[in-house]
Amino acid sequence: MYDSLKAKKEAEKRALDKTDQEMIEKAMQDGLETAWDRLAKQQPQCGFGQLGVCCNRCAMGPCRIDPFGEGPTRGVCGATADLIVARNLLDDLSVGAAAHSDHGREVLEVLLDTAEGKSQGYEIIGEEKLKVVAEEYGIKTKGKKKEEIAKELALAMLEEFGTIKNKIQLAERAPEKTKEMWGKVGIMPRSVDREIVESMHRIHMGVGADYANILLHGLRTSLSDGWGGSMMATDGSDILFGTPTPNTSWVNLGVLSKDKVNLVLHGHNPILSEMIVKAAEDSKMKKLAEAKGAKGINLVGMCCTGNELLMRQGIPIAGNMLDQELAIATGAVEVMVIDYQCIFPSITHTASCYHTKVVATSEKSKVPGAMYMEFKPETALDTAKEIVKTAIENFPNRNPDRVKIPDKPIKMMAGFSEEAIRKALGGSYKPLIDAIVAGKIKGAVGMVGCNNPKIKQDYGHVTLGKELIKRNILVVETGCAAIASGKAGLLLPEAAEMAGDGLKSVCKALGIPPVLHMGSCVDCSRILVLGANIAKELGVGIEDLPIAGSAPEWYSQKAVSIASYFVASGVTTHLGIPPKIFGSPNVVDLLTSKLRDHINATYFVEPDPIKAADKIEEEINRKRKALGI
Ligand code: SF4
Ligand code: MSK
Repeated sequence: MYDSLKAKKEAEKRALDKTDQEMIEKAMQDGLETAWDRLAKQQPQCGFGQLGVCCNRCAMGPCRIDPFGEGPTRGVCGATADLIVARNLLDDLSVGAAAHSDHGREVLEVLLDTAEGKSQGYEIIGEEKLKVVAEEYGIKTKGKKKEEIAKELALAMLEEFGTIKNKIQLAERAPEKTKEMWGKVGIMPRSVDREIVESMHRIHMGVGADYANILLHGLRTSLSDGWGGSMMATDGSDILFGTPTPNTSWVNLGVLSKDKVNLVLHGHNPILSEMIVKAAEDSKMKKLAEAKGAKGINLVGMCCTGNELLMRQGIPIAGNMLDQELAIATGAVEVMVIDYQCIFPSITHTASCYHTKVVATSEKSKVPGAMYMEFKPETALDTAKEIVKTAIENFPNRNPDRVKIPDKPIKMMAGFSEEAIRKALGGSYKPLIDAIVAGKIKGAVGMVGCNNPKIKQDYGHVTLGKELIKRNILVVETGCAAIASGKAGLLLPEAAEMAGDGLKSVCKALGIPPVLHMGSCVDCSRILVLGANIAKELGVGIEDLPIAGSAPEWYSQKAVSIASYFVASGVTTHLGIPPKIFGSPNVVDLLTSKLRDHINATYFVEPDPIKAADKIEEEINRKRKALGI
């Protein structure tokens, strides 16, 4: 029996945002199972798994180590807790690096097809960025057509995945001092695919037993993601669709429309969703929507595909990872288009409770129960139109009695690419550096990552974000963290009122929010470039800057890779959810302490956001002191 009081209390426990709470209540009323319910059903979760001491890598196992030293201390092959934990971590990290990098490869393939005139609907919009990146690759641009340059560049970048040069071009963007540090530690990335393949090799039984050696390779693999696969995804997307500039839009489930055809674009890769934006503008589609009784077509984003569209097109965003089921629970979604990553495998089960159709578009990400409309560059616009048409034709199937849409979307600003931030500062980082030196801004934090039902949705992001800006620490964000801040109103210039006096004065002078939305998960690469350019202007390494990273609500293997390339780049990084490493005190000691001697940064785990802010501030002060400021 549905108990409204109980549901309200439960919703308040599950999510911070009122509109999310409203929809959690509706989902409960509709008898819909969500990630929170499934987490409850999984309790108690396996203690061995949480500590990272179970291994299921080979047919002699599965094995597990007794963390209390009373049971087995080695797996059948003889692996210790240190080795099992390190290998499991390397596995997670490499999966994340692979996901980002494979996304990057797809963007570059579309760039190549577009340059060769083989794709449908695409054009090269980011000509300025095309030239900048081409020159980094030593490609002559003078007197050449943009398509010629794009072809050479796409081929050069695609070559980076398996290059035998033993270095990745984009890693050259790092300051000399940081690169020297990588050289000394032996973690300079050699190619994108090589590091990931080598990781897979190293986690095979009997390939090394030294946990530190395995973890160092993890750092190298993560660098091949941050300064390789992810950075190429960002740059390729900027070249195809334009480098983001600041814009204003709307966020939360209230962006869904009561009287228009709603399409939710969910996943990570902008290559098809950008075409859907084009298709929805087609006058024929608009007329068809009206003929079906709708007042128009309403595109909204979800997760990082949403962030990509928000950054470049100002398309409103319905929410972050834990909102995917809640969006469907509004009863107002005609089609949810999915590409890949962070899409619950049960999404079609959720959709089956309403009229919503799920449309899968990637050959590598098919979901039982979903319609399948395969994305191919050469037919992208036709496919996009077909998807929009499917949504329009589904509109009459919407049951108005089952529709409930929260009515208060929140205004937000997005579009802060590294280029846009530099431009806002007048072309150089000097004003920002001056503000940091003067102590008006104490430092900066790159806050990234997901939602995780183990923590109240958005609570970690928002609480930590507010605490940091209060302490005059500028926050730059990507992914679901940025969406959380948007819902909480932190992505508005008015939010500067919540900041400390120094940060407030800088934000007011520039007309910017104290929390800047820099894009999707792969756009954490923008944060690296931002750090690199500031460090170069100061004549130091990234590892010297008074900055930190944070992933308060992470769940994904991609977040493991992001946190690792932040740390490997010299940026101490906070994790709000404990990684599965605590079964090995040696691994914990290496990652949270010993690493500092080599790369001037560590990971640290702190579930309480206020205590996390204390530790972040301490780290920023340590680096300020070392810089003599
Ligand atoms: Fe067990 Fe070793 Fe096989 Fe892992 S690799 S399952 S620890 S025997
Ligand atoms: S979508 S990886 S839940 S940020 Fe990029 Fe959000 Fe994390 Fe997915």
